[in-house]
Amino acid sequence: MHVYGCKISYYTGKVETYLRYRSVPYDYSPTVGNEKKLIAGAGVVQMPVVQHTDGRWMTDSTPILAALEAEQSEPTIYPDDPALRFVALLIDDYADEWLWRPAMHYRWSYEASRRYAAHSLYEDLIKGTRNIPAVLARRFLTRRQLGNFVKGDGVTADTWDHVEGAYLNALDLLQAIFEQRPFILGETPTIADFGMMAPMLRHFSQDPTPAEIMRARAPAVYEWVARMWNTKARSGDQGIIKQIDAALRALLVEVCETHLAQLRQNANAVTQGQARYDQTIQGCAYQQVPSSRYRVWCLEELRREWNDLTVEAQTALRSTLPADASILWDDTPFAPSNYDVERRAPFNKAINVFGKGLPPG
Ligand SMILES: N[C@@H](CCC(=O)N[C@@H](CS)C(=O)NCC(=O)O)C(=O)O
Repeated sequence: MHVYGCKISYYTGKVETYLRYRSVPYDYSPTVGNEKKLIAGAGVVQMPVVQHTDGRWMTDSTPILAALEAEQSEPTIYPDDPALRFVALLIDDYADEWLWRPAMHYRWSYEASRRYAAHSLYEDLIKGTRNIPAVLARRFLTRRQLGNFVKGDGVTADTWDHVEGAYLNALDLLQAIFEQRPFILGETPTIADFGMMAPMLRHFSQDPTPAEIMRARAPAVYEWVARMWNTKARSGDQGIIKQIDAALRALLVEVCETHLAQLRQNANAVTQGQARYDQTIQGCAYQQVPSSRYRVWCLEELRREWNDLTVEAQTALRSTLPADASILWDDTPFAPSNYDVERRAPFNKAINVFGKGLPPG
């Protein structure tokens, strides 16, 4: 496989963890300098884009893992139990789309982290490709990321503590799980673990500011990051838990209160044609965050998975999940994403999470 990304990218780290788990060899190139090829192949420039050994282009980490898993013989990273499979996919989506804001905040709002990130991005992506002085390039990168993905995503003095709470809650909830078992759903990793690696590997465990917090507050999470990086697929019983226990349920409450509340409000905003909207999560008011057609598709995918569940599994989950989960089953109408209607992802022509890669100005 050939992975286009960057060495500190959220979703590239997730896909790399999976390729290592399946012992799939891969080469790496930066996206910068390869934009034309990526747009022709995958429809977008985003990280990562992967070219399969058979020549096909793939993008979007969750469908990439699904497509590569389909090539494997059993066992897979998707639990056999339908309710646990659903829960694993839900945690993956939360990790992809909710923990993104705190990950960008910790990277770009704090001096130590942003110096490290700007240096790393410059060395990896820009050096030798653009004729601009390093100091200006690093300043440009910092301004781009802080402006678009932190301040432009609703992080202000008023929301700061809630944004950081999203990370701290994830740490505490995972710490409680890893005190009981090595992976989120048992003895082997599932899509929930690969999803969580996106924020936890390249951002929270590597960026100096959140990494120090992780080591002090959630050492079992720090250990899990290394375990994930070093775990190889094995055959035989996967040792997945039989049912949702208290520690997992606590994580699911957070997932529904944050990520599913966000998906509902985003879908409303897109339906009303709003490029930006006011978002309220757990009582915290975020002003004018960007809406995302891609995230409407995320909700459609979760609803599709939900509708595929047996009535028995749906009933069990409905009694476990908190009120915000009702967006999965309450038939609230919203405008369709009209994305990947042919269901070809990750081999389709993709869209970025926001606009053409950046949220609207
Ligand atoms: N849904 C995609 C998201 C990929 C993505 O948004 N990657 C980010 C950075 S890690 C990106 O490339 N953003 C565009 C930009 O910053 O220009 C996935 O799961 O792979």
